[in-house]
Formats: sequence, structure tokens, C-alpha cells
Amino acid sequence: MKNSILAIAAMAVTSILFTGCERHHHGENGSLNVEFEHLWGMNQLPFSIGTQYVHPMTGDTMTFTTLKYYISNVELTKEDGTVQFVPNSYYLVDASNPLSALLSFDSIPSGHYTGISFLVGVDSTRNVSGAQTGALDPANDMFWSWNSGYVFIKAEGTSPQSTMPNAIFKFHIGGFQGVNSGLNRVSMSFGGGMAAVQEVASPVVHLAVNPAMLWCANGVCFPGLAQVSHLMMPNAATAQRAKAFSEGFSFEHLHN
Ligand SMILES: [Cu+2]
Repeated sequence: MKNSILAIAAMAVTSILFTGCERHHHGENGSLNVEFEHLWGMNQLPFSIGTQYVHPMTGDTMTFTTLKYYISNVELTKEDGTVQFVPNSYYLVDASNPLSALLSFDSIPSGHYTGISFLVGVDSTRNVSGAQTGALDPANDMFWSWNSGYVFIKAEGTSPQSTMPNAIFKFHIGGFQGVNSGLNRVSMSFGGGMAAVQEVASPVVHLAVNPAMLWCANGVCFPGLAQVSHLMMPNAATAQRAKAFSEGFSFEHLHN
């Protein structure tokens, strides 16, 4: 009995010392910001809603009215290789709203970060968690049903090649189950650079997103808008396009 009380007392002293040490060396937090820049095609034209583009591979002419997608489950890699998970990281990027394309990860431990990883879409747990708030609020018009979950990527617009009424196209891409899952994790380094997070400095990492990748990735193209202008539920085609879209993210540069 006496021995175990001594052991508990020793543990308490040790943990107080350890906490004090932790606070001294690692107590500072800062924030890291990521800005998504939408760039069209191989020539990286500045992309905006309402502007007409020609797809460099399919040759289709198209004007987007909507481009929205989820970024979630963010992880940051430190220079020592350890991974910092960003808790509760769910963001809806809307190409029509520049503020939504600037993500701010707060309360990140100070240090040098060399890379980032995130899901394009929403993890399966949150797909079946019922009505939620913030980026996941069904009022954002990105939620199908309790069975199908969230639309991960929504691309809509018009194209003279479309055979739909009013020449529209609509791609609602998602699905978190089985072979037709549209959930992809993107990982990249900061090009050998390091984002220095400090209490007094919040680095900004610029990442490029190429919406043209919805039609082609790695030299392989999917049917053009004359054949397919309407994808609305998870299937093999949406899974392919989700993967292609996720391959359209790349590191641009960073500001410390
Ligand atoms: Cu910049």
C-alpha cells in the first residue's frame, strides 16, 4: 500500500515536470493558410465562373455556372516527418467565392511544415452522421441523402455540345462506398520548401486546382459533353472523374 502511494506520487511529480517541459518547448501555436487557385487546362488560364473555355483535349466549349468541392481531413507533415492532423477540418471551396478558397488552419503547433495531405470529399463517417452545420450543412446544397451522402464535387454550366435541355451540363460527383467511391486523398510536398508556422507568422501555401481534369487525367480522356453531360449519382463514371479531379491539385508556391 505504502509502495503504491509512493509510486503514484512519483508519477504525479514526473507528469508535472513533463508538462512544464512541454509547455516551455512546444507551447506556441500559430496558423497555416492554404489558398486554392483555379487554373484551366495545360496553359493554366485563370479560371472563373461565367467565362467561356475550350477544353484543350475534348475540344468542348463550356461556361461554368457552379464549381464547388469539399476539402477535409487535412494533415500537415513536419520536417521531422511527423504528421499533424488538423481536427475537424471540413471546407467547402466555391470557385465563385474567393474567401471560400482561402483555408486557415488555426492552433497548429509552431514548426516547419513540408507538405500537406487532404481528402477531396467527405469521409464516410460524416456522410452518415445526419444533419450537420458549417461546411457540412445540407443548406449548402451539397447533400443527396442519408444513403448517398454528400456531393463531393459539383460542376455545372452550359455547353453548345450538350444535348440536354438548355444546353446545360451537370456533374454531381460523390459516393463514399465500395468500388464507386469518389473519395480520394491528395498528398503533396511544398516543393522542397518549408512553411514556418510561428505564433507571430502565418505562412500561406498556394495550391493550383485544374477543373479541366474532370474530363482528362494523365493523357486519358473521358467522353466529351456531347456523350455525357449529366452525372448525378455515384457510379463507375463518377468514381473515375473524382479521381481525375483529385489529380488536378498541385503545389504552386508558398509565402512565409
Ligand atoms: Cu502567392
